[in-house]
Amino acid sequence: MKMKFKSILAAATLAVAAQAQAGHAEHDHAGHAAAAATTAAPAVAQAEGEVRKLDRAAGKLTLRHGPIASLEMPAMTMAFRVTEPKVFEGLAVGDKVRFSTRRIDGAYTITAIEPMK
Ligand SMILES: [Cu+2]
Repeated sequence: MKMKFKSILAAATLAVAAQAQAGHAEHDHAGHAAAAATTAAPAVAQAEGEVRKLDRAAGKLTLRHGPIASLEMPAMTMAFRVTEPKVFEGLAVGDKVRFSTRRIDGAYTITAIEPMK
C-alpha cells in the first residue's frame, strides 16, 4: 500500500513537471512559427515518443519526444492537438509511439500514430 501511494505521488509530480515543460515548449514553438511563416507550407514531420498524458476531453495528447530536425525542435515533453478521437484508441501512458505531426492553425496536430513494438 505504502509503495503504491508513493508511485502515485511520483506520477503526479511528473505530470506537473510535464505541464511546466509543455508551457515552455509552446513559447519555443511560437518563435518557430514566426520564422516558418516565410517558408513553404509545413510538411508532416515524423518522430518517436512516449505517451505522458491523454486528455480526450480537451483533444490533447502529451508526448515526450526526441529531437525533430525538420521542425527544429529539440527533445521535449509537449501537448499535441488531437482532432480525430481514433488517435487515442489503444494508447496508454508509458506507451512508446511513432507519430506524425503537422502544424495546423498554429497547433502541432497528430496526423498519425502507432505503437512501437
Ligand atoms: Cu516539441
